[in-house]
Amino acid sequence: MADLFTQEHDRASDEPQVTHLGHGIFHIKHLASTESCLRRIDEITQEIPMRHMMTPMGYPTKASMSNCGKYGWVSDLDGYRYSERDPISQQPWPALPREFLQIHQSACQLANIPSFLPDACLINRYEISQSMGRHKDKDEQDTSWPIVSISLGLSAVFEVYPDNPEISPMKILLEDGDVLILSSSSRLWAHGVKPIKADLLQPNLTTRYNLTLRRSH
Ligand code: MD6
Ligand code: FE
Repeated sequence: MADLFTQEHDRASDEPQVTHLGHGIFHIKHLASTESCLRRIDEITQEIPMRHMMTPMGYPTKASMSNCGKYGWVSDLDGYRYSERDPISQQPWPALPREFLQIHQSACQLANIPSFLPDACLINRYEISQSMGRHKDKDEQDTSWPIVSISLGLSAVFEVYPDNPEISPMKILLEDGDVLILSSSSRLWAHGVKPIKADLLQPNLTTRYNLTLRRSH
C-alpha cells in the first residue's frame, strides 16, 4: 500500500505541467509558489486593503479586491475602468512584485506565447461560498493581450462559456499554485467561478486568492 502512495506522490511531482485546452486556454499546474505570493499579497493589502467594490448594477462584488501595478481595475455605480489610483485612499497602487512578473513570464514561455509586460494586477479574495458571476474581461484598451491568472489557496471550479455554440462550455479545476492563461480566441469568452468550497482535509484553509495579470493600456 505504501508503495502505491509513494508512486502517486512521485507522479504528482512539483514540476510545472502545461496543458493546452484548446482555443488559447492554457492550464499550468505547479507554477506559483504559494508562500512567496501570499507574502507579497499581505504587503500590498496592508497598503491598500481588500474591499468589495460596488457594481454598476448597484450591488457589491462577492469577492473582495485590491490591485497592484500602474493601473488597477475598479468598479462603482458609474461602471468598470482602470485607474492609476485607489479610489478610496487616492494613493497609487503598490508596484507589481517581481515574483508575480516572473510567474507571468514563465507561464508565457511554457505556453509558448509571446510574453508581454503587464501593467495591472487585480487581486481577488474569496471566502468559502463566495463566487464570481459570469463575465467577459473587456475593459482593457487592447483586448488582444492575453490574461494570465494565478490561483492560491482553496481550489475553484472555473467555467468557460465559448462564444461559439458548437464548442461546449468547459469546467477547469484551479488549484493552489495553478496558472491559467486566456489568449487568442478564448480571451474574450465569458467565464465565472463557482462558489468556493471548504477543503475537509485542510480545515484551517478558508480563503482563495486569484491574481490576474493584464495589459490594460
Ligand atoms: C478567478 N478569474 O479565477 C477569476 N479572467 O477568481 C477571472 O475572472 C479571469 O482567471 C480572465 C482570465 C483569467 C481569469
Ligand atoms: Fe475574468
